[in-house]
Amino acid sequence: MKSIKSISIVFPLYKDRRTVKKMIFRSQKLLKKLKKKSEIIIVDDGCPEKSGVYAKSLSQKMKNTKVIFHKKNMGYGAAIKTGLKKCKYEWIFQTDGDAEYDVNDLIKLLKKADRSDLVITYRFKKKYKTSRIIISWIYNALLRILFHTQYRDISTGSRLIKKTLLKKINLISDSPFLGAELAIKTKYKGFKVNEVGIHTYPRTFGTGSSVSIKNIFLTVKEMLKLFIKIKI
Ligand SMILES: Nc1nc2c(ncn2[C@@H]2O[C@H](COP(=O)(O)OP(=O)(O)O)[C@@H](O)[C@H]2O)c(=O)[nH]1
Ligand SMILES: [Mg+2]
Repeated sequence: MKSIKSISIVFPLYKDRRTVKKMIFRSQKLLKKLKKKSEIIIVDDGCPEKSGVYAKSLSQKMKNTKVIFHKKNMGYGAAIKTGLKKCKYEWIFQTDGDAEYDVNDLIKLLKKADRSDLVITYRFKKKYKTSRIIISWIYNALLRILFHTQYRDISTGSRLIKKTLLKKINLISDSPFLGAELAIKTKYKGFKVNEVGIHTYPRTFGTGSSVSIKNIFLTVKEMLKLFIKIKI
C-alpha cells in the first residue's frame, strides 16, 4: 500500500440526491486519512433531481472534487466510462452514488493492489428482495458459462482499477454490463484480477433500477455483443 502514490474516487449519480452529501464527506474523510495525492470525480447522469448541481454546491470549496454532467441520462456504464476518463491518478476506486457500498472498503482493496490490475468485489450477503437475488444468480451463472469466468460476483458497483489498464482495454458498454465487461476483458488480455469480499448496505430510499426491464434488455444485448466479439 505504501507504494501507491495517488488515488481517484469516482461515483455516478442518478437518483441519489439523498446520499450524495454522505458520499462526498465520507470520501473526503477517507482520502484525508490515506494521505495520498487524491481527487473525487462525480458524474451526474442526467439526474432528475439535479443531484449533480447539489454535489457541486457541496464541494465548491473542495479543490480536489469535480462534478461532470451528462446533458441527458445515458446509462450506468456510460456514466462510469465518463468518470474513468476524467480520473487522473494511478489507482481508481469506482463505487456507486447511492451509498449501498462503503467507501472505506477502498483500504481493503488497496491491500491487493500490488498484485492486481483490477480488484473486484463480491457481496458476502446480497441484501435484496428474492427476485433480485435470483436475477443476480442467473446473471453470474450465465457469464460463467459464456465467458468461463470464475468470479463469484462479477458485477458489483465497487472496484479498484489500475489507471494504466484502461489504456489497454477498450470499454464500450453503456448499460450495467460495463462492470462485467471490464472484468472479462481484463482477464482475456491476461491482466490480473483479484476479488475481495465486502458488506453492502440496503438502500434507505427509493428503489434501485439497474435491474429494470430496460436495463436487463440492454445488459443482455451488450453481453451477447461481447460474446460474439470474443468467442465467435
Ligand atoms: N439505474 C441506473 N443507475 C444509474 C444510471 N446512471 C448512473 N447510475 C448510478 O448507478 C448506481 C447504481 O444504481 P442502482 O439503481 O442503485 O442499482 P443497484 O445498486 O444495482 O440496485 C446508482 O448510484 C446510480 O447513481 C442509470 O441510467 N440508471
Ligand atoms: Mg444501488
